[in-house]
This record gives sequence, structure tokens and C-alpha cells, in this order.
Amino acid sequence: MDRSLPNILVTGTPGTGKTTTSEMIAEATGLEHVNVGDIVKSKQLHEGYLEEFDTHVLDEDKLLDELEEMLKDGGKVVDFHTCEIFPERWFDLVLVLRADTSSLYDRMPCRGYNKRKIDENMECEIMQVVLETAHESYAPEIVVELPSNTVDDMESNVDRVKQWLEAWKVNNSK
Ligand code: DAT
Repeated sequence: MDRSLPNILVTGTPGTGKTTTSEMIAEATGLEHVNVGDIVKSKQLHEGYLEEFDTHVLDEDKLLDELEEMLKDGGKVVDFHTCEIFPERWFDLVLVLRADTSSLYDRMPCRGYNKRKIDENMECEIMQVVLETAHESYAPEIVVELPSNTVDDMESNVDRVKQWLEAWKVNNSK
């Protein structure tokens, strides 16, 4: 893809801070935040809801068509809890947010998740599922693991992205 601005994927277990961090990145850089979960719901890009797992079954084809159009010119910060469904070529940087068990556990109740979903998310984080999936799905040099336990962590993560973006612009100027 030839784009004048990069696309960044912010991924991680639910509750690790993807939406908050993506909004902060958008604010600090002028890139546009794309909240995939919200798009799935608002455009009904799912094939129904699984009550037992408290989750929507994605209509992947429709979702990818929708996102391809949004991402083609670059300049997007895409926030989603899974990363393997997207084509590798879409992203220039993949951030995997990580939270300690205690930080993450404290954030779960405010999400209104049932016990099963909380246990599932905690296990997902402990077993580093999203990090491993990101490593399997993208080139190693674009995958960056970032701690997201405190507000200071979030601020320093946003600063790193700002610096990365400046370097990207220099390296990709025509
Ligand atoms: P996600 O989009 O990964 O599901 P979120 O951004 O909605 O997560 O954050 C969930 C809650 O946790 C929200 O109340 C903000 C808080 N939070 C997230 N990351 C944090 C951090 N690094 N420090 C403090 N609070 C954080």
C-alpha cells in the first residue's frame, strides 16, 4: 500500500486500554481513531450474538470490506481485541497493550462482563494470547509490546507513538 500516513493497529485483551490509548494517540497526532468494535455494532457487521460467550460472531468479509475502504489512504489508529483477521499489508505498526493481572482484574467489573467472560479475558492476558497471535500475524519489526498498567504508562506509550510517527514521516517523505 502506498500511503502518505501510516496505519497503526492497537490490540490487546479487552480492558488493557486500547480505546483510551487510541483516543489519546489520535488527539496527540491527528491520526483518526477507528474503533472496530463500535463499527461492528453500528453497521451490524455480525452474524448474531452468542449469549453464552457474551460476544458477537463477526461477519468477517463485510468487516474487512468496510475497513479496507477506510484504511486505504492511511492515517488511522485501529483498535480491536483480535489482530489475525486483518491483512498484514494494512499496518505499519502493531501495538500490543499488556496489563498485569491485578490491574486488569480491577478494570473488569466496569465493563459489565459476566464471570465467564472475565475469566476468559484474564486467562487470555496471562497466556499472552494476543501477543503471540500478533507475532504470528505480522513482521517482528512492526510488533511492539507496551505495558498499560497506569496512566503514566499510557502517556509514555503515546509519546513513543508520536516519536515513531515523526520518524516514519521522515523515512517515507517523497
Ligand atoms: P479496551 O479498549 O482495551 O477494552 P479501555 O480503553 O476501554 O480498554 O479501558 C478500560 C478501562 O480501564 C477504562 O476505564 C480505562 C481503564 N484503563 C485502561 N488502561 C489503563 C491504564 N493504563 N491506566 C489506568 N487505567 C486504564
